[in-house]
Amino acid sequence: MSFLGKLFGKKEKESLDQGLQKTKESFFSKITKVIAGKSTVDEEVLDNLEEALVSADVGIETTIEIIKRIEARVSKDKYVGSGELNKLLQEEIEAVLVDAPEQSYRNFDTPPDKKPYVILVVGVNGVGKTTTIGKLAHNYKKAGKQVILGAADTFRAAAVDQLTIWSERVGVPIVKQAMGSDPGAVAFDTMQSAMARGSEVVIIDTAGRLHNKAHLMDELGKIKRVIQKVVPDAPHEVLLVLDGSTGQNALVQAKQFTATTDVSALAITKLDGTAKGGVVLAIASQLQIPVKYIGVGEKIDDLLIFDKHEFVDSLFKIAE
Ligand SMILES: Nc1nc2c(ncn2[C@@H]2O[C@H](COP(=O)(O)OP(=O)(O)O)[C@@H](O)[C@H]2O)c(=O)[nH]1
Ligand SMILES: [Mg+2]
Repeated sequence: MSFLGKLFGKKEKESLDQGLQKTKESFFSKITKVIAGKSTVDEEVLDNLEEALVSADVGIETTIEIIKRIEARVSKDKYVGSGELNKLLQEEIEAVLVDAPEQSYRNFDTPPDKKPYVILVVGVNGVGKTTTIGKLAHNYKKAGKQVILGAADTFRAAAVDQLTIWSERVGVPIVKQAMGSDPGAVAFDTMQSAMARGSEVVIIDTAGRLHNKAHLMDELGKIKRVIQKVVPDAPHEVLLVLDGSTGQNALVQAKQFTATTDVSALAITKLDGTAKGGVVLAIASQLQIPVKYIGVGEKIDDLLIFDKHEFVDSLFKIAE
């Protein structure tokens, strides 16, 4: 767990606690009410717990899974102190969450045999793709990587402008063409430019029109094939961005998207200012794809590595 020591310093913990403030308030107050003064896990506690979890946007499937685990665990020793019940609950929630198999991304490291490391960013309009790309570029650059951005969302002039602003803010090059140009052509240019410059990380933005439209799938497929003309095993990561403030809708969107596209990682944004952050638990348990990043604000430093232990720990911490 050496990554944690580095990544979850005081600053990150504060940023996580602050970002989850509203979710913490709703989640924690509901859970505390259920377990206040309780030392026995009886039917009533389980029923109330179930209700509290569902209403905190954790979702039915994940809630049932958590409740089952708690039932199994307390079937032997029914009597636990209230402090212990708290800990037990935290442990069982953490246990249903999926972790990423490889860990190097936590340090914004890339595999040495993957140069450039190519990240394709997908998701519907407005979820925070471009913003997340800016934050990711900043983190990779901070980690000493040469980064290049590709503006393959060519449908709106504003999209290219927005990514350009991020490239200037971070201080990394961007490859773009005029609005309305072929996204595949932009992706190809980006890849060629990355090879010519010896870039280590390529991050490609895409348009996010509705994911159930066949042409979006076609287009993503085309962008992938174009990337593979330059680097055959790329993209190394297809990052699906989801808007956490939409609660259970984010889960539905994630399920629909991952059914049709090869998504390898998830980022959940806008957890600041929403009480629906419990959906992260639903997404991190229902999808077999790791949540790697969470967004807790619009600024460059507002991207955190998702760490299931730190996340659950923060949810259970009393809000000031
Ligand atoms: N509060 C908050 N706003 C965010 C976050 N991520 C993105 N946004 C905002 O959400 C809006 C849409 O983001 P954008 O990156 O343009 O989404 P895209 O259409 O998917 O590229 C912008 O106003 C962003 O500033 C976040 O983590 N927290
Ligand atoms: Mg965008």
